[in-house]
Amino acid sequence: MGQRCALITGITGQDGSYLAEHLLARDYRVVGMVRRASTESFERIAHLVDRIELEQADLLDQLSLVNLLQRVRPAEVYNLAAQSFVPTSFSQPLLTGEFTALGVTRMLEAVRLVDPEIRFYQASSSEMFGKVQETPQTEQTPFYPRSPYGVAKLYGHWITINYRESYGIYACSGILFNHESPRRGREFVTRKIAEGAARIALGLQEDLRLGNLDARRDWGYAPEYVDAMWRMLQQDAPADYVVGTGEYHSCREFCEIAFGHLGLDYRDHVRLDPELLRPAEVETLLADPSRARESLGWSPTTSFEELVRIMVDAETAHWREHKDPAGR
Ligand code: NAP
Ligand code: F7E
Repeated sequence: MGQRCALITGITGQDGSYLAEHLLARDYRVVGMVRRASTESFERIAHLVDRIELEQADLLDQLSLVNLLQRVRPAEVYNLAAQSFVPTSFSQPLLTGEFTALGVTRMLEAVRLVDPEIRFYQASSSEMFGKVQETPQTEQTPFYPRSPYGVAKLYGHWITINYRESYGIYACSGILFNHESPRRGREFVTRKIAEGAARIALGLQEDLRLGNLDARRDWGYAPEYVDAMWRMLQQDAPADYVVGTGEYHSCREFCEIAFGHLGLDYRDHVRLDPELLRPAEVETLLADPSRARESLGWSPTTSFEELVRIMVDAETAHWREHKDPAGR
């Protein structure tokens, strides 16, 4: 039997890069789907480009997806590509819907047409719970999205279930709670705080502007979450799973630990910027990952404090190296 092949959409993102590493370690042939750009954004996969194949296609272009599956013939497809930043979904709601919602149907249609035996993973999100209807949230908790991003993800979630029920496709939806790492996009709050704290400690900036410090999230460590995605596609039957830590913390606590780790008090440096408040906020999210633990044998091991320290240490190392003699 030949090497098992996995196709990852969104391979240039945080999760795509960790998932590629995870699958390479399991001897997969890994193919990453990338969209055409005038400059390549391969920063997160630079260390992998000799071991993976990259193929151009776009979630907005149906035929490119069909052709891609025909060329690559994967056994597993991980659909991680999306417009994933919640504030941008308020300023670009239609584009977010095209990528994050309809893009899922385009990929599922390609699977159905080319090879319905392909196992399909959809990157669903705790943002679908939004204004939470119960705490903690399980696979049975009713949804109440609070942003165009959350609404788009909910469409992707249900269309995945629909293709499973209508066509018998092995399609799983992973409802992942926030997961972070030094590879997180810079605009997300954890990376922004880690980077800000490190730069302030090194004398490179004076303060950090943030929005709602009272928002609480169930934050985990991204490299552990891609293992849950892979496990979902190795079961006898497809299902949907909540993936999180079962612990939540506020943005304020993240600041306290991040700045404290560098011997600083966040209250001396963090400023509220009302421009960063959202038109509708998700105040609190908390996972009950029992099904993932019991059925997939998955559980996270990195604590919240460790996660914050990993991110702050990575930023400190980066900015120490890039600090110029003028202190900029
Ligand atoms: P990310 O870092 O923002 O990466 C998104 C990826 O999608 C990038 O590789 C991006 O490519 C690609 N992409 C966007 N639009 C595309 C298009 N039209 N065609 C092809 N590729 C496109 O996201 P992440 O944090 O790794 O998250 C991975 C997935 O999980 C996303 O779907 C996200 O919504 C979802 N999710 C994330 C979390 C979390 O806490 N991280 C939690 C739940 C769900 P470029 O490099 O070209 O921009
Ligand atoms: O915000 C608050 C903000 O942008 C977290 C995506 O991966 O996880 C992510 O979505 C909280 C919010 O992530 C700032 O109001 C305060 O309450 O880091 P975030 P998110 O919106 O939870 C889910 C699961 C996904 O699926 C998404 O793709 O932090 N907050 N001050 C701030 N947030 C940002 N970005 N910037 C601030 O200055």
